[in-house]
Amino acid sequence: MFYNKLKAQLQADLKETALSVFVGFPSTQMVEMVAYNGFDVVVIDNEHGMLSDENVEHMIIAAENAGVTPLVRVVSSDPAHILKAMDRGAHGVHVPQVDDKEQAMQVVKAVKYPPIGKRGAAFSMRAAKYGTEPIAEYLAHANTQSLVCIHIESEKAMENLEEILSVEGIDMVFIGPTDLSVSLGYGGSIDHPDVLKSIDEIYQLATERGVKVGIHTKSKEGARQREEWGADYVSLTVTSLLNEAFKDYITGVKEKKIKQNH
Ligand code: 3PY
Ligand code: MG
Repeated sequence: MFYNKLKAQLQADLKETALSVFVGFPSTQMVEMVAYNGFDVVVIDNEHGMLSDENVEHMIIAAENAGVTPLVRVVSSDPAHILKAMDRGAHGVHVPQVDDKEQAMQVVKAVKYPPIGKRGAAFSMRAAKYGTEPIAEYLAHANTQSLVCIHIESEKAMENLEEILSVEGIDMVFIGPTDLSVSLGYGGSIDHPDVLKSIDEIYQLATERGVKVGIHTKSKEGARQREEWGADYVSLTVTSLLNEAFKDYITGVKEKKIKQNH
């Protein structure tokens, strides 16, 4: 049965920020590269990404093999989407656009088996090792190891923040700065003072209530800043990393050529 390294890291309160990468295209190789380069988590992005259920399962297998925690960003908080990811063997889910307490409770219930939740049981799935595990042990283990991460990324979620944070079973709230800025009317300006004020509010309230906080960034500098803010978990999208590396390479090579020609 799986051991959720991220969950253990968060619970141990190591004061060390866990680092993750979102991958939204089907590539087991990219998942392995994320792991071998030392990230803690790979987020298999099925909200915006172009992944089939089969791709998701293969990427989870690659992640487990390479020793990085596989989380799946599901399409929505619909329990059917969450169940698909958990049955594939995801160690937990990133659930976008959670706007109120009822939705947050629905997410926890979808991730957890009874008596905590209402996750549908089928032991023939990969998560339960195709029915080869003792059922009672599997159920208990899945409930303790699975991780619930909900996105706070809308004006409505900000209005309902206290209530959302009161929901039992949420391991981490994740700030989606892009959606938050769009929802607040600042169209992607993630550093707008009003967006930063909301981000600060999420940190304050979540920390007071003992809920871990994750946040997305676009760069190394952004990640460092968010670490300084006290983030428990910082993510970025693999395309941000690749674009940065490509740009750096191209400009580096061209600069050298210009210098040599002088
Ligand atoms: C956002 O910034 O909205 C996110 O969901 C980050 O992936
Ligand atoms: Mg988002």
